[in-house]
Amino acid sequence: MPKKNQTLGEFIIENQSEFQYSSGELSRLINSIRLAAKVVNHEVNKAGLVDILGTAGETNIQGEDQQKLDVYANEVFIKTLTNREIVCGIASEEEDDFITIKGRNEKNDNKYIVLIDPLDGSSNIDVNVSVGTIFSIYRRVTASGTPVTMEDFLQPGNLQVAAGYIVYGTSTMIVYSTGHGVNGFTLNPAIGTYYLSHPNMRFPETGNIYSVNEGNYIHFPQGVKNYIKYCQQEEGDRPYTSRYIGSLVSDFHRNMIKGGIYIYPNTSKDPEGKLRLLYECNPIAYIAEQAGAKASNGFMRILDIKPTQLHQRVPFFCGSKLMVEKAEEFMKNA
Ligand code: AHM
Ligand code: MG
Repeated sequence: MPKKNQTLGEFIIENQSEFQYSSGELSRLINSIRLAAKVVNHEVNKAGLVDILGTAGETNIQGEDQQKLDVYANEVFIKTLTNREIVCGIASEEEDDFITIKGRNEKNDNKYIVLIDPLDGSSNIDVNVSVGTIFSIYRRVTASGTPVTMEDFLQPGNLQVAAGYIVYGTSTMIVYSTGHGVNGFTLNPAIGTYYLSHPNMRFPETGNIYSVNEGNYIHFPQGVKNYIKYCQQEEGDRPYTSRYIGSLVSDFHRNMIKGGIYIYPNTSKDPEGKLRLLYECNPIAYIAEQAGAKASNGFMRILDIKPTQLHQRVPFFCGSKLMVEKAEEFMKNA
């Protein structure tokens, strides 16, 4: 049972037996993500000082090269996971191809692969608005002892063994699930420890927030246009409130706490939508379902889509169960 104020380290050790194939490997993997997230958090918090310390491409006062934060976050997560030799492969939104990691004694015998969006919503950094990291973990499907292949990465989201996100917001939080509900841990920056602040998070079954970039309205499919009209009508608990940060992790996190729906549909400009199935939609959908919510492409469950490409995009409708079902109804009837 999650105990409030438990540290993330204590929680991982105590709950290790819940993991399906308990060998300690998944615990060590989550520990590494926790560590990398602290390093990235430290850098994200200094972002406003970039004009003083130097901008990307320049050398700072200590003679170190400055990097864009998303490039930096990508390197930190990849290096942390590679150095600890606990995964057999990594795919990142920032990299064209997946990375093969041979592991201890070059044996290729690690079990897990990680897919990561190291810094999502990075266009928000310049204006001091929250950004996030999203991660997704699978067991490899090809034989142990051989290098990973594309097949290991193109698994449907329903085979994830764990997924989560870090939100670098007014507080920094890690929210993750290993298939036994969702727990949220808040960083105490003074001592660098995450505490269990949000045990067993549940998405309200319905809500009154809709989150969509309405500037793209003219390009939306008719079903989404009709659903937006429905959200704005005066009837019962409507009109709903519109809230859109433009940072998936933050928009999702708020909706999970307050109740709401997030939509990034396909548009006439982006016929497949904008968000990436493997790095963004699958892990967020996994958390959503673990918290009692729904995630769909407008017609079918996100987690049942069989990916065909590493950087595949999909339309994304995610949030309170009854709201997603209502949006799907509008899509079907349009
Ligand atoms: P990114 O991976 O390039 O950062 O884009 C993903 C982000 C999401 O966090 C956010 O929900 C969405 O893009 C916002 O897009 P838009 O500005 O088109 O509304
Ligand atoms: Mg992204």
